[in-house]
Amino acid sequence: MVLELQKPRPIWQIMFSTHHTDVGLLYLITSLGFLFLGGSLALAIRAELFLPGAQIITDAMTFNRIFTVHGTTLIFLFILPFASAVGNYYVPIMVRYKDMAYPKLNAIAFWMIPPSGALIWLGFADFTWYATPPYSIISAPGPAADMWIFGLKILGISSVLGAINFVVTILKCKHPDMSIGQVPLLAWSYLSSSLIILVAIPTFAAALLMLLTDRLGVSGFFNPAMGGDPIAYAHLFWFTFHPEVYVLVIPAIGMMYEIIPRFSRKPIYSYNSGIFAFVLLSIVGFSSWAHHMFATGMSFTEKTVFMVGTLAAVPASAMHVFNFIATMWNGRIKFLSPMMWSVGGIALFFGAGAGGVVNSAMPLDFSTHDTYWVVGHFHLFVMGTIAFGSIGFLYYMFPYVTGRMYNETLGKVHFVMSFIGTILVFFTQHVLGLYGMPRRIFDYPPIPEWIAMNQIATVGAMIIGVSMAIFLANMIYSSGKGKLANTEDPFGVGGKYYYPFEAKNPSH
Ligand code: HEM
Ligand SMILES: [Cu+2]
Repeated sequence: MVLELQKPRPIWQIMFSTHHTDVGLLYLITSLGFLFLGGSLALAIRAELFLPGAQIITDAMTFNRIFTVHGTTLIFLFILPFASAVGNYYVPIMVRYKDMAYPKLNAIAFWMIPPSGALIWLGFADFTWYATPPYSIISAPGPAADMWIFGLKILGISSVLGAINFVVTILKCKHPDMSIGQVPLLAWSYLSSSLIILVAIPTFAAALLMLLTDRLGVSGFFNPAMGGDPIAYAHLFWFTFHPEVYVLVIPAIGMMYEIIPRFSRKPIYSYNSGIFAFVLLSIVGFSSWAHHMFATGMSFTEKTVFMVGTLAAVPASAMHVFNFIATMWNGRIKFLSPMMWSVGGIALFFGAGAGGVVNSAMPLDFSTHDTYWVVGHFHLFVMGTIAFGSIGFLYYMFPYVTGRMYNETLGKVHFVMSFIGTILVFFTQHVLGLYGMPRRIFDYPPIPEWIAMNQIATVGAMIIGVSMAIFLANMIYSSGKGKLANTEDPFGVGGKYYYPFEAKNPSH
């Protein structure tokens, strides 16, 4: 057993530690805290939209603040730190090194997250997760907007530091007996997503700085009144954030690569195609950013180029899906919670991917752009695939981290409820989009179809909410009182997979 907390220690010793499993634990707890915070805001949004008219949230500005912070929190303060948590625990072990390459830098990267989270939450900005100019530079109220900008700036630095650490750990610190072509796919996923971060984030860092100086009135990059161009911001933003969606999804796929073979009790069908698809995805991710901007008046040629560039990501994603299915094929599958979440995540990945293909057909995009269709599309990815993969992996890690077992029945209940809820919310949002409901509105006219669909979505969200409460209770109770796990093979799937660094890597 390797992932265990060395021994119960006072909390401050873990907080000031730079050991990878301690930093991993800090990332893990922080990210889960933000999952519940961001999730609560989602429930508030859905409760408000249950009926037309203002019920709970009384004005549009508050509504805008809520969903801005909801999205910012779940993407930047839940998914990304969760991925770092898993990476911290597993990457050094997988490359058989004693720690991350730069342990202090690692702890620093983590410690940038709480202050940025505080800036984002205390500010409660209202300009959506794009911070779109000209609104964001001319009239978005400070200090909320400035706090958001600073919060994201710090998070960006934290991501870059974390990425450097993963790249160096994997490429330079791996055991000399192990070639890069033997490193487990989970570690490969961190290598690819870190490289995307290193290319993409600096662009957004520049955009944020320009946004800030524009707000201060000393520059006019994006301010039309000063000869600036708001569309330029959109390019900088999406050049970063389209690839960033792969930063979010690639580690989740890496986690599935751990779980699927283990619970199918078969080796991965094709290790090499897994690597190839990760690398391909990280490259083609950069070929498609302007598919978010079909409606901004690009030329037909540009639109076509970006449509083709977008579709290039499809085979790369499909390769993973085929690989998972081929691995499960004829396997002796053991459907415990981690496996259920992974398989559910793959099924929804397929659904969401199909929606993505529809989006990228630019003529169709004109009728779905800025409607609930888009909300449905990306939530099916972030919730249906990325969060499912992450939660599945959390169940998988649980015994290794705590030395105890979670309650399996509750884990399954959590899965079934979340799966049903996810379908109810996000498939319905696609339909709402087709009915023409615009996104980001806090009140809507009493059109019967809109009301019905919104109600289904809200009920779905409440089901997810209840399942998350069950999950929380299960995690808290089991980490103290759960039955002791057999840490050699907690899931009874055979084989011993992780080796402590001391036992296996005597040369360091
Ligand atoms: C890998 C997982 C994916 C994630 C996490 C993801 C996420 C997102 C996000 C966050 C947005 C826009 C959000 C917004 O407007 O606020 C979006 C829009 C879009 N996505 Fe995806 N996406 C993924 C995969 C795909 C794929 C595979 C395709 C195409 C084959 C695709 C095509 C599009 C298009 C064309 C839009 C723009 C729609 C519009 O604004 O009209 N996406 N996606
Ligand atoms: Cu995109």
